[in-house]
Amino acid sequence: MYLSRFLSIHALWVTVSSVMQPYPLVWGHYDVCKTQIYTEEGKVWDYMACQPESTDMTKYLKVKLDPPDITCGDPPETFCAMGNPYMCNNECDASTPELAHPPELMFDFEGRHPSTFWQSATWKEYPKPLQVNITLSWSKTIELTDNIVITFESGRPDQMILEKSLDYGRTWQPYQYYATDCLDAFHMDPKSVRDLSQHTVLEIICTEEYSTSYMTNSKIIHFEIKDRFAFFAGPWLRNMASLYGQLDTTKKLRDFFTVTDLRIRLLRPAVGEIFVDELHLARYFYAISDIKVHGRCKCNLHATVCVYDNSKLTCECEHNTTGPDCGKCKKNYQGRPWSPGSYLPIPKGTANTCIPSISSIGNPPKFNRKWPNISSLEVSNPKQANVCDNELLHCQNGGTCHNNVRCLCPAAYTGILCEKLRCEEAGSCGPDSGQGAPPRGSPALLSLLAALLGTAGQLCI
Ligand SMILES: *[C@@H]1O[C@H](CO)[C@@H](O)[C@H](O)[C@H]1NC(C)=O
Ligand SMILES: *[C@@H]1O[C@H](CO)[C@@H](O)[C@H](O)[C@H]1NC(C)=O
Ligand SMILES: *[C@@H]1O[C@H](CO)[C@@H](O)[C@H](O)[C@H]1NC(C)=O
Ligand SMILES: [Ca+2]
Repeated sequence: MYLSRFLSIHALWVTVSSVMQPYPLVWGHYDVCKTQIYTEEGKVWDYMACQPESTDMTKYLKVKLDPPDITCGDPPETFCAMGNPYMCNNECDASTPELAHPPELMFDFEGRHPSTFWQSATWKEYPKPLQVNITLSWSKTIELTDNIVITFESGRPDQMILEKSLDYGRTWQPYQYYATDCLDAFHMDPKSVRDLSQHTVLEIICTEEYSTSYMTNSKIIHFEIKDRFAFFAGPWLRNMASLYGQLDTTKKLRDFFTVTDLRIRLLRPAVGEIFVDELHLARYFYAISDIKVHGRCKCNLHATVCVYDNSKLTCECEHNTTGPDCGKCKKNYQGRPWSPGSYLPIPKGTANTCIPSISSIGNPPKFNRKWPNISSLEVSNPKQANVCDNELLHCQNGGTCHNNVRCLCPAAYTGILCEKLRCEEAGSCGPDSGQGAPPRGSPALLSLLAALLGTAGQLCI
């Protein structure tokens, strides 16, 4: 309620501000798809690139664990205390709510003590590896906008891979490797994100920064989105223009921050010493109290709203686009090929709206589109340009654009854009015969049209 009121006031403010000044005060939010502006032609819609707000995406995901029975407590088992490995009488029991640690507890509200967490079974079957896949699925393309943060309740694993999918889980690519010893675990040299640069930002690295031995008190693992943004936008992300410019022109970079699914592959629990203590295998398990994923629906810069309905995220497409990611033009709006909006030129970007198909009456033929035979439409000049296109050239006073070549006007109006009252032409407008003041036409535009049509003599402006 408060939020929606705030949003409408905000939208209003943006509308007003974009009318009053050339640019919104704060550029680069891309939080409206269109605003009304006043031009010589009167009030018209100005379309711009737009995107949904970045938000907590964990509210919209589905989580799947592999193996499916890896969560502790079925059957009940005991494990050693986190702080004290020799106190091994803690209990996990899936059938008792206070002693259960189901996967949902990785995504519940945090900030209370003690924290709630998911926990795996212990490493009873050592030396068989204890491995768990945690797969997070959105069934929707999303763009990450902040670090992925995983908070462990146990020690941080000795080996782990974060993977991503861009095709709803059909194929997977590594995102980042994590290990206490990268060379030993993955035959990779250890690196930190800070070793990367603009040119190597897409490199997949193995980091030892978040391992058991490094800052032993820390329980947190990051996947550093912001550090990567900073290569383009500067350390405080002040120059987002530069980042957006790069995202716009480099598909690989854009795709790097785009996912439909994430997978956390836990490969070896925290051991902390060289040797596994085989007498106390109940010391070894995984426990995660929180996972943060911030991002936004990918709507190809054609929507500011992404709705969650029937447990599905969908962009509310504008600019006459459609599809879950606004990835194509609506039926009857295929006057030119679909393309994503662009962040450029900053700050408003380019909407790249879908425009009406040439024949918007009936189904336009998909291929080999035929242009209307001008003379068959009873218009004399075959070389004429568009008179109206619903985009820049609007028929006025309720007129409708017919095949881009003329406006069909309501009975009381006439003129190329229905801009004139019929009675005005006949010179008989009384004080009560008009239907509101006739809008001011644009002399420049009309004389341009007149010139194009070669009918200047018939227009009296
Ligand atoms: C985890 O997923 C990977 C593919 O991403 C697969 O190769 C591996 O077998 C899976 N591990 C488990 C324990 O399911
Ligand atoms: C999309 O089409 C509707 C009519 O179906 C029209 O009112 C609207 O202005 C169009 N928007 C754009 C961005 O072309
Ligand atoms: C357009 O239509 C007219 C008459 O209807 C016809 O004479 C002319 O050949 C047509 N032109 C084309 C290019 O089809
Ligand atoms: Ca929790």
